[in-house]
Order: sequence, then structure tokens, then C-alpha cells
Amino acid sequence: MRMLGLATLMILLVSCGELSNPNPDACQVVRMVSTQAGFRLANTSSANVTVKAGGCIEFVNDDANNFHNAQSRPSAPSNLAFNTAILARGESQKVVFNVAGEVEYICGVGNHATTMNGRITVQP
Ligand SMILES: [Cu+2]
Repeated sequence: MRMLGLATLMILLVSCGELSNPNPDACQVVRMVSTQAGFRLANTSSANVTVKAGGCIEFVNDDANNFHNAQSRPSAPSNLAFNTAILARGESQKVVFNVAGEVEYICGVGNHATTMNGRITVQP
């Protein structure tokens, strides 16, 4: 249990520091479009994203009407768990994914999770 906690803490620390990303150009942009339209991978209508291990996703709030965040569902494996700050329009946050696997994510604001949700696949 203690090791799990430590692993989660390390993921969170890595997630916060974009300097730790070895290849920031590889960041995929996911826009928070609106509470209704949810998350959209750049130039698509999908909220599902695939990244390589060590890659990152930049979550960008593009919604004039609402604050949003991006966070893993509570059921997520601890080594893929993440939780961005609550972002206002125009704000963004990068999250680095270092461990291969799958993680479902949502917006944790209000009841947005019913429409704002997607899946992240991290390839080895
Ligand atoms: Cu939201």
C-alpha cells in the first residue's frame, strides 16, 4: 500500500512538470469544447486518445462558458491516475504518461462526467 502511494505521488509529480517530458512536441492536444460536446482530440470528434509511453496530452479549455478539468476515473490503475487543475477558458495543462495501459478519464466538475469522458491508451 505504501509503495502504491509512492507510485501515485511520483506519477502526479511527473504529471505536473512539463519539463520532465523528454519530447514535448509529441503532446497531443485535447480540447474541452463544452459540457455537451465534451472532450475532443484535435481535429477529430473523438475523446479517445492514443499516446506512446513517455508522451503527453495537453488538455486545453476551449469553452467560454465553463471551467473544466481532466482526471482519471476512480477505477483507474494507480500508475495511470492523474488529475489536472480546474482550467478556465484558454488555460491548459500537460500530462505525461509514462506507463503503458488504458485509463478512462472524465471532467470532475459538477456532473460533467456524464458527457465529458473518454479513454486514453498508452502504448509501450
Ligand atoms: Cu467540465
